[in-house]
Amino acid sequence: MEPTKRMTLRVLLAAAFALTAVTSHADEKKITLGFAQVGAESAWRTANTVSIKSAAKEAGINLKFSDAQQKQENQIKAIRSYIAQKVDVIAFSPVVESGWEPVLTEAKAAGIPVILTDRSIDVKDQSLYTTMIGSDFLEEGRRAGKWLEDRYRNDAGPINIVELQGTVGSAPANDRHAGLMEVIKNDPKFKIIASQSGDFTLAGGKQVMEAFVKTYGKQMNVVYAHNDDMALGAIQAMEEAGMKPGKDVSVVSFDATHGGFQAMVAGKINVDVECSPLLGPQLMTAVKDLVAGKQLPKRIVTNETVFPQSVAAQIMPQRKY
Ligand code: GZL
Repeated sequence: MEPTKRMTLRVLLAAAFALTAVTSHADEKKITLGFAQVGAESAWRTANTVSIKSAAKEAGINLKFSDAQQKQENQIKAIRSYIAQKVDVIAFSPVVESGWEPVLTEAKAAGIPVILTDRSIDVKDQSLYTTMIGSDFLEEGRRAGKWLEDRYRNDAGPINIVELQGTVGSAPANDRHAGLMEVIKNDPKFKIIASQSGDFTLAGGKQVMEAFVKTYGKQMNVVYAHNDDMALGAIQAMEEAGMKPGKDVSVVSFDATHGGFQAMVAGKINVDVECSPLLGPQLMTAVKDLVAGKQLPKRIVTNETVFPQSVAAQIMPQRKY
């Protein structure tokens, strides 16, 4: 075959290949994910939202995002709107464990799979969601309990604990309490003398601690705060009352956010149990696998650890949130 004809054939073949590639790429429909976020109540939640939005962008997934201001009815409304918009996948962090059957049954009837992130739900019909990606809060509570056992192993007690609980009815609040109880229930020197919800906010933690300081004062040995924001609010209240948090009273917290690390470096939080908000990449991988028809495990647990005050200064520079 003459060289010019050979060249023409090569050019035609290359053009045909390029066209096929473009068509098949264009055919790959962009996935649309509807995400119903709890709110913006804490530094942990802010970091979680940043992780989800940046991971969606990175993955080329079209993200519809809503903030429920910590109200279940707003999350339900958002999920209903995603059903109406016929998104490919719905994901959300359930503000509380109960009350999800009706709206998740509607999603199932519409053929839209649901992924839980961060917090779990209490439903009989496990087919109402595909998988749950997030921390094991019960284990987090156990880790905090074991730290307390070790910290007070040579102390006869009583060791009086005041507890700042997270949002009433939420999985982290229920399980961080239950995990602690699993450890201390066999050791009578530990007593929870007061327990009240600060709703995972700094203001809530401060308000509850102001009341605890008035009622219990120097009787308090330990503050058990279900997240850093409430621990930081409690620290403000204790300092305003002339107390030295981290010294007169041990402060145990959860999340291991930057604010928590700063308080540990300042000697005001004694231990911070990590709870990673960086769930975005795992969520987007799960969404793509789901749309591609792959089987997902029912539970994807995030790996986490515990940071005692002694390592805070050295580790803080490496932290991502
Ligand atoms: C835990 C998450 C909790 C954090 C709080 O995974 O649901 O909610 O511990 C946040 O900081 O408000």
